[in-house]
Amino acid sequence: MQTSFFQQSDNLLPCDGEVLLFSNSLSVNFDELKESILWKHEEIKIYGRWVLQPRLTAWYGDEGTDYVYSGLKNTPNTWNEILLGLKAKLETITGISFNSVLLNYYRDGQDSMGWHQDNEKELGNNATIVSLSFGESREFQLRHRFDKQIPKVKCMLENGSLLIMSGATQQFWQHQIPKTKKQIGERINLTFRKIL
Ligand SMILES: O=C(O)CCC(=O)C(=O)O
Repeated sequence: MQTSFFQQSDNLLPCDGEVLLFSNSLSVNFDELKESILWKHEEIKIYGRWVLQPRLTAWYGDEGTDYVYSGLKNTPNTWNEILLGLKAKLETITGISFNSVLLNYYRDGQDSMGWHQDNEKELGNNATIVSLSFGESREFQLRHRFDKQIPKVKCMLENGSLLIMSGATQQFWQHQIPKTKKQIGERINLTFRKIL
């Protein structure tokens, strides 16, 4: 992996996987990225009730990379130039090729993403998830799924940061972006994936 030119963290996890954080990895014009995306505000079923997700989402990828996420089937939009540019740079940095990206748009501190793991069968075992963040910084938290004695892991995902989750991480750890009461602005997160 050609990541040595960024400021890289040690593995953030004490066991059972690897999560690396690179600050200031890539930059983008935030408004251009936001305007280029066909955002959706979708409902998901929680305890039998349909509720709007607390964020907007979008799915882009190669044809055939349909993906079930939070019980929703996502058929990808066709890549746009900005996304293709980011994908190409990330492929050079990581040495991994991606065929899809899930985007999340957090309008303010009340938008969030609850505890989950990215272990859908379409991703195969031990998938590497490459996550890029732009805009407002948000706290990212990880908790061990089985050993509740292990303390939560927390870090800030700042503008331009790149987080790489690999190895057994999705089998053993869940992650979330909690709400915050702080008055904060918008953030876009892109998780690049390889659907098998
Ligand atoms: O917004 C983030 O940093 C988290 C995104 C995420 O957990 C996901 O797309 O699965």
